[in-house]
Amino acid sequence: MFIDGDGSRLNRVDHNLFEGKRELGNCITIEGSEEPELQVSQHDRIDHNHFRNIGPRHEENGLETIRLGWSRMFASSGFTTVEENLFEHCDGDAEVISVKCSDNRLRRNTFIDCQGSLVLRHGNRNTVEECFFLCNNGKRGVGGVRVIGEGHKIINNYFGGLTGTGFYWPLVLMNGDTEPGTYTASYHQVRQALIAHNTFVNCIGNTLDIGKINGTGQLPVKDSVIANNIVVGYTPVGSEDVLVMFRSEPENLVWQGNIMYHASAELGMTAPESAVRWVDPKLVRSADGVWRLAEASPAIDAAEGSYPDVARDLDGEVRDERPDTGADEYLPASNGGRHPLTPADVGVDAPEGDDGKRVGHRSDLREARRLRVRLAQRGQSGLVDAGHPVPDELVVLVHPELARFAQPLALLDRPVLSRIASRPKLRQPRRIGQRPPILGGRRRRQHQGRQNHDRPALTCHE
Ligand SMILES: [Ca+2]
Ligand SMILES: [Ca+2]
Repeated sequence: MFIDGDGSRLNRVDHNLFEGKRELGNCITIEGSEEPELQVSQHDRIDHNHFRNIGPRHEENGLETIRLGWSRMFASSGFTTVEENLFEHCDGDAEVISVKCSDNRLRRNTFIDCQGSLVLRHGNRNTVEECFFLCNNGKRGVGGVRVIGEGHKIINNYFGGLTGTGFYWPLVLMNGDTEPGTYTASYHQVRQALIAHNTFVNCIGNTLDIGKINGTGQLPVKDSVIANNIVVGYTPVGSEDVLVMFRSEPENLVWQGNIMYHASAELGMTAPESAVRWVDPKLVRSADGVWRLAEASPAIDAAEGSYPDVARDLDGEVRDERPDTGADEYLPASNGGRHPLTPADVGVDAPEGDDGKRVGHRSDLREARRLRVRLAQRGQSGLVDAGHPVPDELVVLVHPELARFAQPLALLDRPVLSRIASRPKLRQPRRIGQRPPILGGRRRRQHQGRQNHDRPALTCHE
C-alpha cells in the first residue's frame, strides 16, 4: 500500500491483515509530495493492523512492514501515529518499521519474533512508547529499537527475551557521520535522545549498545539521557557478558536512576549508584508472560529526576507522585494493565479500538456502496468512507497484491479515496500526485535506489 500525493494527510489504515508477503516492496509506505518542497504525508494513522509472516529476509533492502517517509524527507514532519498494531514474524527486512521523517509517534504496538528492529533511520523527534518487543521461542536475531538522529524519545517500552545481536541488540544508539540538519544517506548524529522508563528482561547480553559505528561514525552519541530503566536478566541466555556496551565514547550522556541486574553478566561500565543501581528489581512474571513489579520490588518509587513525558506507564495508567523505575508503575489498586496484543485484538474481525471509532456495520457498507456509485458518476471511481466528504487530495493507492484487502478500506473512519492499481483507465482525480503502484523501469530503479542508498545492507546476525 502506497500513501502518497500532494497535500496527502489524514489517511487511516486500520483493521487489516497483511500476511505472507515474500517479494520486495513494503507492506505500507507513506511518502508525500516532492514539489515545491519535500513534504511527507501528514497526520496519518496506522492502527489495529495485523502483520504476520512477512519474509523471509530479502537479499535487498525494501521488505519492511511500514516505512514512513524516505531519507530526503527526513526534516519533514509527519505527525503520523502508528499504534496498536501486531507484528509477528516480520522478517523481510532489517527494519521492521523504518522511520525516515520527523515528529511521528509509534505506540502500543506489539512485536513478536520479528527478525529486525524498529529503526528511527532518518528524521528527528520521533517517539516510541508503550510497545512490547518480544521473542517467545528463542528465535535468533529478534531485535528492538535502533536510534539515529535528534530528539527521539524511547519511553515506557518492554523488551522481553530478545536475541538480536550486532545491529539488533535490544537498544542501539548509533554513532553519526553527519550532523543533524543536512541530508545524508548515511547516519545523522544522535543528540538529545531520551531513553527513559523502559524495562528489558532476559535479553541476550549487551542490552544497551552505545556508539555503534557503520560508516565513518566520527560523531558520538551526544547530550542524551538514559534514565529510570530496568535492565535485568534472571537466566544466562547468551554468551555476551555486559549489559551496557560502549562502542565509542559518548559526549554528555547522562545516566540517572537506572536499575540493572543480571545473574551471569556484568554491567560493563563504572557508574555511581545514582546513575545505575546493581540490585535485583524482583520482577514477577504475570499471566501474560510480562515481568512486572511486585510488592517487594526495590524499583517501586525509585525513579529519579523529573520526566513529564512519562506521566503514564506501559499500561497507560497514570503514575503516582513517586514514579517507579522501569516501564510498569506498581499500582496495587489497578484492575489490570495493558497486555501484549494478540490476533484477537487486531485485524479485520477485531473489536473497536480504545477510541471507539471502529466502523464496519452493515449500514456503513451500504453507505460505502452508495458513495462508490456517486464517486463513479463524478469520474472518481473508488471505495470511500461512509458519511464523510471526499476531499480530492486524499489518496490511498492499493497494490494489486493487496487488492484483496481493499474491501476493509471501505470501512475507514477517515475520508480516504482508494484506487485499485489494476484498473489503469480510471480518470484521475484532480491534484493527486501519482505513483504507479507497480513500479517499472526508471521509477522502479529510483524507488529501489531510495531503499538501497539509505543504508548499507545489514545481515541479520551481524
Ligand atoms: Ca510509585
Ligand atoms: Ca502498571
